Amino acid sequence: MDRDTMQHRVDSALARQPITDMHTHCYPPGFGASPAPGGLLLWGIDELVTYHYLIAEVYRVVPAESGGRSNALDYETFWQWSRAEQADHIWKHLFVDRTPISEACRGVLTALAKLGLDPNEKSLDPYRCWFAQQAPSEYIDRVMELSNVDSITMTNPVFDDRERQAWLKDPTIGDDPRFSAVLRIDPLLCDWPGAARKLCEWGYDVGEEFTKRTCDQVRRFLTDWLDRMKAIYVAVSLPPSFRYGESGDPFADRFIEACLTPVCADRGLPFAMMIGSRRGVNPALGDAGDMVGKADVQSVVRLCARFAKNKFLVTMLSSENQHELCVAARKFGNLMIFGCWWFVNNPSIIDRITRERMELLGTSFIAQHSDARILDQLLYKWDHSLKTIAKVLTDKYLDVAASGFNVTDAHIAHDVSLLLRENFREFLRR
Ligand code: HDL
Ligand code: ZN
Repeated sequence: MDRDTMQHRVDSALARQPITDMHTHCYPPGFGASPAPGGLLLWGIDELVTYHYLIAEVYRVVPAESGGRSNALDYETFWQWSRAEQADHIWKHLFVDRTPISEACRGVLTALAKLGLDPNEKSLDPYRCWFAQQAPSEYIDRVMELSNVDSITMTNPVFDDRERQAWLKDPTIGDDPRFSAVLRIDPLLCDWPGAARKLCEWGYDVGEEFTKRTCDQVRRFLTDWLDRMKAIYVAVSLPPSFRYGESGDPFADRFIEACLTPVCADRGLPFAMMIGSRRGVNPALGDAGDMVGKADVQSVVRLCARFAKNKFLVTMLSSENQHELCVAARKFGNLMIFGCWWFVNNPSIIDRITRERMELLGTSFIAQHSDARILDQLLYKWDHSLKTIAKVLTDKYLDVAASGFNVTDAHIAHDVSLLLRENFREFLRR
């Protein structure tokens, strides 16, 4: 079998395979849509171009500090600008004055092209005119159709006031069949004292110490919100310093042992840990100010070993953690590793990660999630990832075929369904 033929067979199977996107920051229109103030559904050209990845990148070209340089732009001025002014600044410096060659820049071009727009415009105004004619809900359908995503999994940070108030105001707000909710609980694991104070304000009788009363009340908080959101898993983002079971944060360990794992096990819900984000290394950049750090895979191993009845979804941010995480997944059936997250969501790294996962785990992992913050990003994050995943699959099938094994189209179709949809859905049901 020559490579081109195998690549064509793989491309065809991928093109036919509906994708369940198991981690995004997208929302249905009921949460309010940009540019409406406070709208949680972000979409359209100005949101696309002011994605925090691009804010970080434009500050490499037009730095904040002057130091005698004429083209500096202080952070305060940038953040006082409107979304459109910020977007014009980014478009000029990253897309007009320079080649939009980074993954985040190229993504905007791919999204525009998939919508049938010319990605060569020097001004954003023609795109603004086009987007002004779109309606959010119909646009969601169109983006899902173009990206072949059949289900969008949200991230619902219950400690975010806008998020929490939206659910309390309208418990049906998440009832859009295109979306599933996820209870995101970072403060409970990363700032227990602060989270405990918030829970008290919200009517849960909790103290800093994990007494029986506190444990019962924290479990009530979790079940209240799991029910309200109809959440399909619980998620947290953890810093590189996260440790479980050895010189870790005693609050976090107790919360995991006394509250989180019992509730998730009772309900058969996975607990998703996204590990390695060092938040706010440059606070002036806002969401763009976070950094990566090498984290501790042995903490994941201890959790999977100790809580055998729990299911763990894990992705790690550091490229250095990927191989050890793969080996950990070989040891625990209750560990499902997923996606190439954030700073490893780049073709060169997706290629390496997917290859070592396939070589160590076969097809028993979730190949990717988009992590889309702006709805339109589904168009490029999946397009770019699938092109890389296709190359890896093609090579692996050629390796298998070289042994004399007959790789059929049915094999390929089944494999891509596992990698892009069924492994996640089956893990939820397991
Ligand atoms: O914590 C997370 O879920 C991360 O994905 C952050 O939202 C991060 O800012 C991001 O958008 N990465 O792509
Ligand atoms: Zn995310």
